Amino acid sequence: EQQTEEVEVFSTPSYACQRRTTLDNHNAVLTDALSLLAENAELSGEDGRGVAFRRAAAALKALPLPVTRLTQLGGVPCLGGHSLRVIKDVLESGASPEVEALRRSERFKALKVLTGIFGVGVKTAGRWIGEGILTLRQLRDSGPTLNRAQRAGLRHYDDLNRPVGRAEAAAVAAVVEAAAGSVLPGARVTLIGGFRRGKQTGHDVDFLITHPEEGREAGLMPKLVSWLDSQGFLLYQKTNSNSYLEAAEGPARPASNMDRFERCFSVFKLPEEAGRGGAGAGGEGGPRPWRAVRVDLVVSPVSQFAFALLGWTGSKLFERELRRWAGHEMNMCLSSHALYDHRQSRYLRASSEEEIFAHLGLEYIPPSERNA
Ligand code: TTP
Ligand code: MN
Ligand code: MN
Repeated sequence: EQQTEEVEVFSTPSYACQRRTTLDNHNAVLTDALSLLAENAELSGEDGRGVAFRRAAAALKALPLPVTRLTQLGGVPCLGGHSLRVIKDVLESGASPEVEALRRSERFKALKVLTGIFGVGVKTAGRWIGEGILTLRQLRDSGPTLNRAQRAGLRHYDDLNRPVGRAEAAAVAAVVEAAAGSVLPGARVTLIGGFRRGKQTGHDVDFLITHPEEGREAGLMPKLVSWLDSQGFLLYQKTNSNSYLEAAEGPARPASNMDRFERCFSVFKLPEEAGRGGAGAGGEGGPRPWRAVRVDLVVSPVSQFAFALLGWTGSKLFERELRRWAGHEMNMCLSSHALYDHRQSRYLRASSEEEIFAHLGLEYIPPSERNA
């Protein structure tokens, strides 16, 4: 007689912004495999495939228990043939031959190392690999011309590839608050990105800065940057000015996916305080006096603050899914500046994230549950 074992059949909504995804991932082995395939697709310029694997991984991250059999996945969306094959291999033998081969491939390892340099994107890395440059040593020796960001990235490679901890993020926050308070009293600094979602480590620290009086924030970024520079906190910075004009552009011209706030990509020189020290500090003969940390700064007018907060808290897939939901299900256009309703031909105002979810007809998902 055949035993029928009780196995739960999972089911979950199809958009990541309809799901609560905490950092408590019960299917990390599966999602790591799918994320690696996503990463490889992105590093190979195949963004569509990348998104498909990201969506598959995100659907599994939202499940309440580990998956043990393929038959449990009947109600789980976003799983294409390729993802299912990988899941089947991992469930049956503990690993996917395709993923393991990828992990070992010279091209993938080289793409990881080279794009691990701040300022080096997929295209540049691909070109270098075509020229036979596969390692940092080869890059340093064969010396293709590097731009300012890449030179800073190479110089601080080890620091910038060492995860930033919460204590370090708090130390950066104290510096940014001092800077903002000094150049614009009353300015408000908010931690965004992964740390706002509750992550313990990040590849950078992200901040959103505003002022409760509309307009007072204009021109803040250059002042902030020059204060930070004069105090010796900057190893590198590149500032983009605000180019968003609601009236002039409107939803008919969504120019690009990139936001047009005042923003600054930077590398901070963060003093290492006694007793703090990040992971790995002290490994080579005691703590160093400072470490390099990637920091992103964004300035928004208070009227757009809720949209900026929602748009910069992430995760990246959660953001993408919110915009897809807005467009496909609500006939709206969501950006980090505004929400436009095509049916009513008007912008929908909001002063909190809760209001934006409500406009979108979605249940409110707090930052700690946006880890899709
Ligand atoms: P990241 O700092 O790249 O990602 P993260 O903070 O989620 O992860 P990590 O801990 O590794 O740093 O981006 C932060 C958020 O900002 C992310 O949700 C995407 C969003 N964002 C951009 O990065 N660029 C943009 O132009 C916009 C509009 C948003
Ligand atoms: Mn971040
Ligand atoms: Mn960032």
